Amino acid sequence: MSTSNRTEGQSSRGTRRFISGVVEGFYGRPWTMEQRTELFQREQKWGLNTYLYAPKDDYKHRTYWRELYSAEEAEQLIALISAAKQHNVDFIYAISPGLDITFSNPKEVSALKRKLDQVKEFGCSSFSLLFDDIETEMCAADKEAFSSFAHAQVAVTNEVYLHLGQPEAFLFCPTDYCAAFCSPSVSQSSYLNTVGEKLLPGIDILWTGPKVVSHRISVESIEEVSSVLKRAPVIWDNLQANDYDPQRLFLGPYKDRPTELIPKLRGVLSNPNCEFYPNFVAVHTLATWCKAFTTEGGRHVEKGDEETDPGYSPQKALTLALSDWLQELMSTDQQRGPAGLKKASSDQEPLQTHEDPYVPGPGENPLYTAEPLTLDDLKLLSDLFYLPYEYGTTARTMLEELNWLKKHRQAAAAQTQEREEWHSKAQHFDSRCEDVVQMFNRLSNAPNRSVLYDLYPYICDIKSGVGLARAYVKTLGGRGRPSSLLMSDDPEPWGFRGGLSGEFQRMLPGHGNKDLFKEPPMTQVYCVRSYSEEDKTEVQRIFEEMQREAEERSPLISDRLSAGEVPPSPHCAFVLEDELGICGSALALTDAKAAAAETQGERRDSVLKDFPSLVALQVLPRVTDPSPARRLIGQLLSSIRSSGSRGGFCELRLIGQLLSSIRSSGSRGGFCELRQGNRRMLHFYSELGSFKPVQIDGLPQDVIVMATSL
Ligand code: GDL
Repeated sequence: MSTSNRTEGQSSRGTRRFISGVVEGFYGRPWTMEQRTELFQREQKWGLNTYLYAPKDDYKHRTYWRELYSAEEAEQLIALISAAKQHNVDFIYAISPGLDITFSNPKEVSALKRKLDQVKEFGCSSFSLLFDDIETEMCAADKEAFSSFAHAQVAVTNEVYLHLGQPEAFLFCPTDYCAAFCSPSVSQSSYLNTVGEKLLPGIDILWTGPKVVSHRISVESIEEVSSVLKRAPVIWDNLQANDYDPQRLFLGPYKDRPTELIPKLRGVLSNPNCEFYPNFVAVHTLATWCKAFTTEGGRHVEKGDEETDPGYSPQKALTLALSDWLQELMSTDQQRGPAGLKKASSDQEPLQTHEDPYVPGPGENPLYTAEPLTLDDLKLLSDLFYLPYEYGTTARTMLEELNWLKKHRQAAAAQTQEREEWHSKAQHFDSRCEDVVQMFNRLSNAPNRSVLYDLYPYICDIKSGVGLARAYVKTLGGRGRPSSLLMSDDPEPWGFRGGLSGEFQRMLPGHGNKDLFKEPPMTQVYCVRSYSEEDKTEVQRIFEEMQREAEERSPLISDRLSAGEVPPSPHCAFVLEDELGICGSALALTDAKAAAAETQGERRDSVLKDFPSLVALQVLPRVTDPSPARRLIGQLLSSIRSSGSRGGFCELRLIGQLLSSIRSSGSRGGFCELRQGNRRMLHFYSELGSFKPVQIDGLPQDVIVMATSL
């Protein structure tokens, strides 16, 4: 029997068919009735059998769950339920009363029954009660009536289920709907154990896997939760949901769920992207995944990827989906003509938009012809917008290339073979960027405007992002104006992307995908503590050790601090310790004028006016991890700040990490003095790119001052 026959009511495991399809369960603008109807057609075509109606921001699904539908709404729902039936799709109506229901109040339970009775009258026979994303603290009345939140939910759910006549499909979404929410663990969660024991056996339970958005779902994890729930769960899969991040869209294949799971599950429903049309890939590939098990309980081995999953290859499933999607994108939809004036049309009546096409005369402009979209364009698009925990191959390669080009930027100007390698890689990166631009051009001319409009914000965003990266690489390679897009004092808004949320994110630690370009793990434990008089000798010793490294030496102001000749300002001194003892120090003078005058006369006066505080940082070379030094300087700068100083300057001996810390201290600008022989620091500053040498009269020949505005 084929899988599509299975949707008629039979399953590979007896009479109950495997639930497969889509849950419209995301936050934000719900899909339209037309889109849902289109979804039913697709589900039928691809062998999926269920649609769970659960749009979070539909008023009467959640916030105003008690309110009955108006006559007009009823008409629409009736049509929708009937369309689902026509396409052999089980329409499950879900309601989310958890925001404010009082479980112990019979009137509340009656309101719930009344609402579901109304939907039943519309022709719906499958239902669902959802208790996800709600407060777990019960109100006083419920606390008195029920021994736990689970007991309250189960009592109401069982009652409603019985009231509706024990529907064939009835789903319950627990509040702890993934392992990450279970305390202390899935097997020991009293909430889940109560649900498993008390919920009537005909009710199925939704589960999102180990996390809300689960990277992988293992067979073991499902066995564990099934034994607690006393039934196989229905997966509510958020893999391709994008309602939590407006810059992301997921066009990668359904993935990282072994097909061995199929016989262990009651079903899978994908809660995909908010944008309806781009879900072509998510739903198509889910359908391919579901077909991996034949009705005989065996696998379609020939379809799979032997190495990873004998039943299913995400890559092949993706290619299948993209090939079909290409057809759809290349077919004209209804959204031609002036925006908003959607022409009425039907499948039988194709739109005639070019009845009398303009033919340019001699010497006139030829007509603009758009290049047709290709399968490779769609593959690239999917690679750029792949999955929440994974970029597609091309996207990954581009990131790796950019990372390499940035890391080896020295090579761009070197007179060696490395220069050639750098420029050839830069060229390669540039052509990949060009591919993105061309894909954008072809896609934005695709005849199917509905699909395009859903994709548009994302492809526009990636085109700009790629444009910035491209300009940056050109700058690194000595071509292109350095400040045009990236370093300008007054950039266009597309030069700083992501809005306020982006700003916040960039200020937090762990920004970005941590799996990429991982630094070697830090194995050493460091401690930053306040400096005391007893540390003086040890700090001096470090200073002497570091001095030995430098060959020729002109006096730096900070030497006097580090050497212990000038005591640091109160509360402005810290030491760094590892298991061998003190391995670094950060000392400051909140007002460095006197020390500067004694050391170097007046020549740094202009600097001192803007940056009165001096920071002296030393860290022994055995500390290879930059983060302890960053912490050290961070702490020091905050102490200086609380001392009321306006800014500081530093003469760096070893640590480049200082720069970001100074920037975060709110200082307006920074400069450093370097000895010419200090190759390490010179390299560091050239790497940074933003520091430029500053001319100061009377500087000793071996001292270089570099400065940057912050
Ligand atoms: C959730 C919500 C869902 C939302 C998803 C992704 C469930 C059961 N509930 O937690 O509505 O779309 O995350 O943001 O998944």
